[in-house]
Amino acid sequence: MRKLLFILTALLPLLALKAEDGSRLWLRLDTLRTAQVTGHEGKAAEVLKLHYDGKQVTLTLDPTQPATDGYTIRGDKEAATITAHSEAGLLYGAFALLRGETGTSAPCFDLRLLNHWDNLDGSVERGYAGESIFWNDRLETDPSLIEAYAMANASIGINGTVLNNVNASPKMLTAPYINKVREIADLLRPWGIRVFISVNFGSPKALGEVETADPLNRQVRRWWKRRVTDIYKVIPDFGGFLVKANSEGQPGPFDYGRTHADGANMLADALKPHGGIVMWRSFVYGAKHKGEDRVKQAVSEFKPCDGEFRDNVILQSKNGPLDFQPREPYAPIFDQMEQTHQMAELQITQEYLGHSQQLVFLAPMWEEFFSFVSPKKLKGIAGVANIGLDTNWCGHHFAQANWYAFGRLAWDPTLTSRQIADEWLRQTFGSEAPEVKSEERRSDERRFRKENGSQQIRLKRTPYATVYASMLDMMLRSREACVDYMMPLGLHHIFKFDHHYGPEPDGFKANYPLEWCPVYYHQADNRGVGFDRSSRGTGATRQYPEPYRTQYDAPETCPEEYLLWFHHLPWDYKMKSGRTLIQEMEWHYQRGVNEVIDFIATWQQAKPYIDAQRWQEVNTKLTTQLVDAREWQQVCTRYFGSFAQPK
Ligand code: GCW
Repeated sequence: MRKLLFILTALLPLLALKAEDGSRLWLRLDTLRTAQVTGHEGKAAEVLKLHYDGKQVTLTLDPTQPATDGYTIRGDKEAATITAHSEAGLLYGAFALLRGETGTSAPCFDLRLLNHWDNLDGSVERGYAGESIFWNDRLETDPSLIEAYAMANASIGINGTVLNNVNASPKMLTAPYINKVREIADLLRPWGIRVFISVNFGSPKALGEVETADPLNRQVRRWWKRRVTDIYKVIPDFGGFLVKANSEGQPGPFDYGRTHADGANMLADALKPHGGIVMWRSFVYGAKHKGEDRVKQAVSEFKPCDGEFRDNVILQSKNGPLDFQPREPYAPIFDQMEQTHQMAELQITQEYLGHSQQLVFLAPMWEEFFSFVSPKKLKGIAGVANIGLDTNWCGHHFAQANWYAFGRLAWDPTLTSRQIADEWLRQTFGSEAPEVKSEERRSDERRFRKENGSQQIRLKRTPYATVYASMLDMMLRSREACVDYMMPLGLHHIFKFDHHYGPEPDGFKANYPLEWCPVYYHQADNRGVGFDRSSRGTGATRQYPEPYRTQYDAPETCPEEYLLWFHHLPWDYKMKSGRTLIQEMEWHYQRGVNEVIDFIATWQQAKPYIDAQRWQEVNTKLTTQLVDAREWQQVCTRYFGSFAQPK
């Protein structure tokens, strides 16, 4: 009896680990302890010793390997070797081996960062997965959680993280918080992840330590130098600062009549001796060029500074010129700043894509971005994280795929959405038919007996291979579905105010900036719909190089997915399909809804093969998604229809 109890207790932790609540993300690794791992000790060895199902692995550090984070894997399950320039390289190699990869690989970008919009009180701006994993009022950290976070990131090659919101509290630079940053940095370091923080440009003044935050003021410069030195004393590999300045009410150099370059360079000078960098965001509107078409303002504001930034400043821009919409043309600033280091900011959290309520796989959107902006132009890439304290980390089980996809694309932007979805699905739900759930089998059997009045058992289930293919397909179609049921044909920003969930096409508030009002963006009236940004309108097309400039400028050549982004067109404008514009809009809304109906059918077929909790949770969310899609369809077609067919 005692022996049995002992065995049971020994097994319990293993069983507990197996609970499929999504907490293990794509890392549903069995504890095998079968592999003999020799050579370099470190996290890579630890991971492989526990989880690799081969026999023998040798880890070798070889500083002559060209790429710092790259690795080479040779051999097979009997005997494999991983060679890498760095410890991080070995770790990336170890996870690649667990995924079944061999050969040589190196990351495209040196900087592969997550940006957390986490506030120090624990709330997360645009977070839909619970409170912050880093911050809370008690200043408490759960080391095992941070380590799990680190391991997940290391498994997809992410090597840095910005721990707090770009709408940054000046408190971040005070001792208790820097101390916390040090603690987190110590936990992340073994996994090859460096920490960065967002800073409030007005900090020296806001903290009451200097009377101004003017970047050209000597005391201010000295203040920043001292702060930076203090940080490096406790975090020698600290990465640097991310800054949102003179944007949406944040302080910045304009407050003192200075330029973005003055501001960024001042911080860069403080960081330079320690090897730190400044990531200065270009997400600006309403400060210097108030009244100008919002999508043009970043270029208007930054182009004059091109060539003026220090070498350790990187301009960080969102993929599109507006703000993380389900579809935008790429941001032309990537072509305009020729003498400035640049990086792209993508949003993993689904602020404008149904929060964590909707299944929307974002890799196709990012793949689209890279088809316009060559990764070669970029120093790095940042993803606004969708992570919180929720058991499954991201709120929606399928939202984990977006975190995964971001990391994989940061490593290799030539990977296709299909490859990434396949990798993720395989690891998260399995590519082989899992044992059919016993309760499913029993209910199948009951149903069969009832229907056939027979005792013979014959199960009619869609084979797992078919189900798997449909799940993959669902992921790949989900972003276009979202565009269709929310804002097809280049429509944008017709969301409900503030929380950006759900449609409000008639949205207008006199006391709000016009740039937050849906009516400003779709410009629907009795004559037609769309924003004329052509050379006859705001001229935003002129910010693009050829061939896009000419292509986007004329409705006949403008890709239909961007049509209403660049043009205001009559309701009876003839589309390529032969339908009128309003009919085409209706057609897209309908297609979006139909897609979600189809996703639900796919998920029903998947039921026998997916563990109960994850299946149920996803199913509930899909039901919500359909309600939402129908709401978008009804509200938008009714609203636009009222202009198109005036009574
Ligand atoms: O998308 C908008 C969001 C803000 C965000 C801002 C930004 C962090 O609505 O919540 O603030 O962009 O990117 O700075």
